[in-house]
Amino acid sequence: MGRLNLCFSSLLLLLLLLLLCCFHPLQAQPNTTGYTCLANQSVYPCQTYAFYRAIAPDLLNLANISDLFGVSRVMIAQPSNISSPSSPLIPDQNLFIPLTCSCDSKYNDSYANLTYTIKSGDTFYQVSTHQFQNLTTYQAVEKVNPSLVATNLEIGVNVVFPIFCKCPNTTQSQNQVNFLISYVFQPSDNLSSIAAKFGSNTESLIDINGGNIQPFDTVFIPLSQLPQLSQPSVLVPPLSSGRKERKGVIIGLAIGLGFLGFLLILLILIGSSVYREFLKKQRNEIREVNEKQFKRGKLFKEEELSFMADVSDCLDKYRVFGIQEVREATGRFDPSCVIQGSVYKGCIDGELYAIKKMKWNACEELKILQKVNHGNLVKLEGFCIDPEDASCYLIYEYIENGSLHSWLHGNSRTKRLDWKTRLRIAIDVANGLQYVHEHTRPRVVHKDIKTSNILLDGNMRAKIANFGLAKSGCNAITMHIVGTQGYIAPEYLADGIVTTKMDVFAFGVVLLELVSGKEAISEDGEVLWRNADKVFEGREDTKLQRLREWMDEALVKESCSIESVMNVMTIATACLQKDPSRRTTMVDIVYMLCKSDEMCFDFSEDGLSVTPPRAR
Ligand SMILES: *[C@@H]1O[C@H](CO)[C@@H](O)[C@H](O)[C@H]1NC(C)=O
Ligand SMILES: *[C@@H]1O[C@H](CO)[C@@H](O)[C@H](O)[C@H]1NC(C)=O
Ligand SMILES: *[C@@H]1O[C@H](CO)[C@@H](O)[C@H](O)[C@H]1NC(C)=O
Ligand SMILES: *[C@@H]1O[C@H](CO)[C@@H](O)[C@H](O)[C@H]1NC(C)=O
Ligand SMILES: *[C@@H]1O[C@H](CO)[C@@H](O)[C@H](O)[C@H]1NC(C)=O
Ligand SMILES: *[C@@H]1O[C@H](CO)[C@@H](O)[C@H](O)[C@H]1NC(C)=O
Ligand SMILES: *[C@@H]1O[C@H](CO)[C@@H](O)[C@H](O)[C@H]1NC(C)=O
Ligand SMILES: *[C@@H]1O[C@H](CO)[C@@H](O)[C@H](O)[C@H]1NC(C)=O
Ligand SMILES: CC(=O)N[C@H]1CO[C@H](CO)[C@@H](O)[C@@H]1O
Repeated sequence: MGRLNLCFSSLLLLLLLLLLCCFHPLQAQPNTTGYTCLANQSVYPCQTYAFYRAIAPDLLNLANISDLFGVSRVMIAQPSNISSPSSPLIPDQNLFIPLTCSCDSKYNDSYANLTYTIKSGDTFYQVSTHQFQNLTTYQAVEKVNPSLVATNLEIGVNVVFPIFCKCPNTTQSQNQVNFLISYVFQPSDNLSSIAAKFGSNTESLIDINGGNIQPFDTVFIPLSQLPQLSQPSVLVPPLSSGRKERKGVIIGLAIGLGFLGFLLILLILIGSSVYREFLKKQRNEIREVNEKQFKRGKLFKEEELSFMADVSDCLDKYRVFGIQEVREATGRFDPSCVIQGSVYKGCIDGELYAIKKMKWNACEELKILQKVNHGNLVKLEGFCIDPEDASCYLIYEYIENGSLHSWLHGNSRTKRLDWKTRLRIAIDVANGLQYVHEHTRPRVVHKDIKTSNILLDGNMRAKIANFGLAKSGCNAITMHIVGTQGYIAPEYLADGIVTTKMDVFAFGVVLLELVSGKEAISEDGEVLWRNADKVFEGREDTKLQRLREWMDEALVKESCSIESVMNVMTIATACLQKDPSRRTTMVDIVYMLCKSDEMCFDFSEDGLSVTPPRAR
């Protein structure tokens, strides 16, 4: 009986196997549910590419394909050697699609996480074999979406499609393999034809993929750089007439190359090493490049993906500087040209600029600066890319009188700021901040308001600089506390809550510095805002006396209106409320400060003092 049973079940199993083989002879491969990332997970995630062919009828333009893969059109056009992202594609046109490859720790599978919204008529099989062209399999889709029933998909439900990918392991990286391109093996392919097509070799393909490759399996092609795809020629659309002519080194370039270069600069900002490598190749044709090793790519952040879309329209308004211009302007970044930290002073075409060196983290600042435009914010004039050094430079208007910090606390105390100037600086900063808080959508929080980020121009009008830490979007919570000691609001320090109220708090500290002439945090680590309370504690009738003792000696000597100073102290106290909900807003601060300006001076003497700053 038992033997019969066993025999029967063996037969059944055999039948089942046969059935499976006949139904999906090509899917019965061992790797259908994914590729393992067990060996060394520390190389994940990485930036890689999938090779894709445009297909009729629905995937014959970059817009549809970029929607499918959740990237921008330029991010596909660039690595695919397509000069115009808006031009239509031809069937079977070859594309490289950027992917972020991660290791799913639940299944130890490596894939790029793509979300697809089910439309009418879609099945896992249909979407994996048609839209995603067998870069994944329905078995893998079922595996990573355990909560969904394949036979009962509702329209509009989001499904994760795991696009097969791999990151080079440490040995491969050492051997200059920077990408393992995901490629779907076609019936007409053989390993040597693939190796020839991508400039790889058959041995390394076999090493990575094994010898037994079936049609529509994903194979991984080891490459040190992306090959340039040859594309059918298309007409490049005319450049927008508003674009400024570039000077210097760039001037000699043909317009076509210039346009390509412009796209390249966009892409380079993303910080992907491919683009870096690609640009390097392009630049090779123009000028000599020293062969430096470039570092492996970093993960695309979601923010940076959307950055592409946001910024590509607006970058026209910035001037693109050549690295040679910037080098000459700063005496090859001579220490004598340093203004502060990594900010250099440089003269280009007779104009002075402040040039800030950044490692590929300029995106957020650029994204914010292109949204803001106000006379009390330092203006961004342009930017520059240095592909050899993996850096990027933001180039700002030069503000001649330096930072408020150096005026208040600098060594050369020859020139003192009088009360009137200090008050006007406070109003300028308040106006700039009010603009940033009220007129940007989503709201921008500067996050690092301090006297060294407030610059003074030739007329001693103040401008807010350094949006390097700024954050758009309100009520965000961050784990990573940034900012400057002595200015950080208590709720941000405690819970990482980012709101405009943290700028209000820091502004309160700036007001205290303007009144007292003391630093936000003293050399002994004494925090100024804690010590300001002593002015208000104690008897009411001696309050002005206590203020006189606390405030900057220079102001006492100047014998300016003590009421005006007391008024500013009161505003500062309103800014420094520990509970952010009780803290005042920049709108009210601007109003209150203007009132104290009136208290100090009359209009006839100085009409400017209550005029709002020029908006550009
Ligand atoms: C994994 O990779 C890291 C560096 O990427 C290396 O330090 C480590 O030794 C590797 N581990 C194994 C088991 O190969
Ligand atoms: C693809 O783009 C065309 C327009 O070119 C549009 O009509 C069509 O609906 C798109 N298809 C998909 C699947 O988005
Ligand atoms: C893919 O995304 C889903 C949901 O967003 C998440 O649960 C899963 O861990 C992600 N997988 C990887 C490998 O990032
Ligand atoms: C994944 O790998 C970890 C160790 O790296 C192991 O503990 C775990 O059991 C593996 N999970 C699966 C599903 O194989
Ligand atoms: C994907 O593979 C299936 C067979 O598994 C094949 O019929 C189909 O044509 C392939 N799709 C593409 C776009 O190559
Ligand atoms: C591979 O394919 C090419 C044409 O695509 C052919 O010329 C070559 O002989 C093939 N090589 C092998 C080993 O089959
Ligand atoms: C990296 O991958 C190659 C090819 O699959 C393999 O031969 C090698 O042992 C791997 N190295 C490490 C450190 O895992
Ligand atoms: C890249 O595209 C340009 C035209 O857009 C073409 O002239 C060039 O030949 C292409 N590169 C390769 C390697 O085909
Ligand atoms: C590329 C890849 O992961 N290939 C694997 C497919 O499955 C076989 C057998 O499990 C492995 O040996 C291959 O490495």
